[in-house]
Order: sequence, then structure tokens, then C-alpha cells
Amino acid sequence: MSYTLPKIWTHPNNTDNPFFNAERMVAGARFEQKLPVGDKPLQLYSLGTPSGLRVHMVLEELAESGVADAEYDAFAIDIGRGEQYGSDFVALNPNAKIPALVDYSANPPVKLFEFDAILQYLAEKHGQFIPASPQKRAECMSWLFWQAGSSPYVGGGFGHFFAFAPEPFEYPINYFTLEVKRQLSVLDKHLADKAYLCGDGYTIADMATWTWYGRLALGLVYGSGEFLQVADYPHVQRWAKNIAARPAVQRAMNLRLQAIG
Ligand SMILES: N[C@@H](CCC(=O)N[C@@H](CS)C(=O)NCC(=O)O)C(=O)O
Repeated sequence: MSYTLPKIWTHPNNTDNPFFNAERMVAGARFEQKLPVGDKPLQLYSLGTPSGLRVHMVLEELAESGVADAEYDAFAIDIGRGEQYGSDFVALNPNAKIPALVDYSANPPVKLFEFDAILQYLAEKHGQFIPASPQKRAECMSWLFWQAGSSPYVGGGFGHFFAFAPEPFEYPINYFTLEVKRQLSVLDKHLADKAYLCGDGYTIADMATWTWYGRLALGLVYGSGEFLQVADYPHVQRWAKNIAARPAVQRAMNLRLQAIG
């Protein structure tokens, strides 16, 4: 495979590949859309991908803890059909990616996008799944943001070339596999002497990290468990299995979202 860098990049016009759809280069709404709004305080527009799942996890954990004003309606934004580009959804998230959340219990309602901002808001609002002391909270935020910076290498990098590119390309697969294995090793060393990533218990940092790295370790992502030799990370395995066994996590994974109609 050889490629000569042109002076100025032009779109390849590869219409067979949905990732190369030229419309993707331009932000903004593409069509008028009216999103449904249910009667619960929180309105979630999401999907069962790792990006959506972490928000479903925190909402189900809050429900499990009996927090009444964290009740939510969950609507599916079908990204395969381009529903993320509708006017109402783009008004919630100018980045046009799931998940987005609106908290109607606040006046005016709070609109949120970026999954980690949603986790942080819900945890802080309810004082749960986030350490109370500034010192422990700082440690928790370090791991939350470690995950925010690292996991795009898993989904957008490794995953793209392992599972979605039109054919296996050795250079990017080597590049991203090496990085993902390094990240799994970071987690494995960190978890060697502790049950959870930070603080004294299970936090939003674990939820966010689990949706990629925990599920990767359990072989639930791209069928890549053997390729990545995930059994080589025993502390990640233990942590991942403990979290997977939580009833709220099971409910989050089976969450049924309503179609937006
Ligand atoms: N940085 C975003 C990432 C969210 C994301 O990547 N969502 C994907 C689904 S997993 C999406 O909506 N993709 C639609 C698209 O790229 O058009 C966040 O934190 O919420």
C-alpha cells in the first residue's frame, strides 16, 4: 500500500464507504426534527453503544440507590439512519453524537452532551458515585479523564481498523493494538491492589472505563479478546467481572429505548 501525500487534501469520493460520506465533514442539522419528550425529569437520547451504555449505567445505579428525581425516559437515536443530524438533536448536541440528556427538573432545563460531562453532572447532583472529598474527587477525575483521552484509541482507532475498515491494514492495526495493549497494562497495574479505580468504592470513573476496557477484557467488543490476549490482564478481568455482575449494569445492558417515531 503506497500513498503520495498531496499538497492539499481532497475528499476521496468513496461513496461505498459510509465513513467517507462527504456530508460528515460539515457540522449542523440536516433536516427538521421534533424529538419526543416524556414526563420524567430526565430525558435521555441515546443508544446501547459504549458511549450510551455508561450513561444508562449511572442512571440505573441511581435508580438502584432509590434516587427519585433521577427517573428518566430513554429514546433511541438511530445513528445508522442519521437521526443524530435532526434539528432537535443537534440543538441539544452540536457535535451530533449520542448520548444527550436534558434535566427538566432544573429551571431552565439543563442540556448536556459528551458522556463524561453527563456522568459528572449526575454524580455531583446526587452526591453519588463520586468521592466527596476534593482530594479523592481529584483522583477520580484523573481516571475519568484518562479514560476520556484513551478510549478513542480503542473505538476510533483499533476498532475502526480491526472491525470496520474495508480490509485489514497492518500498519494501523499494529499501531493501535500496541496502544490498546499498553492502556490495558496501565489499568491492570493500577487495579493490582484495589477493587475500583479511585476513592473508596465504585465511581463514575469505573462506569466510563468499563464500557470500553471492561467489555474489551470480557471479549464483548469486536470479538477481539483472543487477538488482544485479554486474559493477560488478570486484575482488569476481576474488576470487569465484578462490575458486569451488578444488577444495575445488567439492566443498563438490556435497556430498551423508545424509537423517536
Ligand atoms: N465524545 C462523544 C462521543 C460520542 C460518540 O462517539 N457517539 C457515537 C456512537 S458510539 C455517535 O453518536 N456516532 C454517530 C456519528 O459519528 O455520526 C461523547 O463523549 O459523548
